[in-house]
Amino acid sequence: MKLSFRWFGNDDLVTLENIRQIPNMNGIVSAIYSIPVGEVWPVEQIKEMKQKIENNGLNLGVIESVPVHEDIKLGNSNRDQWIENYKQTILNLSECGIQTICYNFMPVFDWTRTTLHHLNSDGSTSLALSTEELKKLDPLDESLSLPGWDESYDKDKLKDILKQYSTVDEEKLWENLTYFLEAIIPVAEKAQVNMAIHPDDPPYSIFGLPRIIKDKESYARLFQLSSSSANGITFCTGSLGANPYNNLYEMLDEYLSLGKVHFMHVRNILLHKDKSFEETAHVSNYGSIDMVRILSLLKKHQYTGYLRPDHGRMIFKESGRPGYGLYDRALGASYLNGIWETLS
Ligand code: DNO
Repeated sequence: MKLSFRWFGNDDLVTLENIRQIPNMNGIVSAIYSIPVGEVWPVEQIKEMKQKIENNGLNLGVIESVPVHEDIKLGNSNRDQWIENYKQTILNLSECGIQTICYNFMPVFDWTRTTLHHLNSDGSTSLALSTEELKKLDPLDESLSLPGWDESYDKDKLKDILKQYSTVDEEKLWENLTYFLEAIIPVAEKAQVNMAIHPDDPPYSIFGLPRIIKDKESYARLFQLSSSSANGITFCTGSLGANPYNNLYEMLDEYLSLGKVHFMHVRNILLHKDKSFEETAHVSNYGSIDMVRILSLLKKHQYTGYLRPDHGRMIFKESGRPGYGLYDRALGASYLNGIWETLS
């Protein structure tokens, strides 16, 4: 297991200088945020980012994410051009030595919460999702802005895209994912790049949109699409853990034994009966996920890929990007280091 940390580039309040001081920190997980979704990532820009990271004693370990253009997810007639661009980006990343690309296939919205500032009893705040509140959320509400969402759409564009999705059900989305993977996996395989699809977060339909990477059945179907190891996954404990029917430990055990896990996102959530949840400190007894069991499985399968402590709470009066402050993720990293050392 190699420890890594997400960094949002030069605008991130969390600096590479800070990140490198976290014990055992090895890799940076990042992306080029200035490139519009769908455009090719130029080699020069990738090299520049990589160099900056290496100048700070770290490696560019994983790209998270190369976003998939909505036309591909919708199966629109112009998708081939976007797919060609995607292939070129894979090749360019490979040329720069990148071996893992995280991506997702969630329609329109990436990860979604109903509050970014849930107040915990110790005074810290965290991201949370209330299933009741979610029913009331209107993505077209002008005042609503959530951090996982692509803010480049204005509300009219969003309305239009949502309308286009009215004819895309789960089956259609699977067809579109199949088409995409049939095109890109052979390219990734040849370029020795592992594609690592991120599960849907939360792992069920929201706003009436289909979501398909969410449980055991989804993964069985995904792996059937291509047996290539380039067709792999990001195993995100927090996302998959938000469905009480997901047995994380059985799933992880199986996918590790299949060689499908290329990247790990590790965070804890406290899951309630109605599927609402709060994100908690990483430590097992704060939430519903047994971190020792998760890391034991990685140890058992001699997992050598990258793992990152995922979202943290806001603590020590830090302010910044919700879920992605420095302090709680650093505490999470230290905790995970401790478990790993004990298992060794
Ligand atoms: C949230 C992240 C996701 C993830 C994408 C991967 O914090 O885990 O936004 O980066 O879904 O494409």
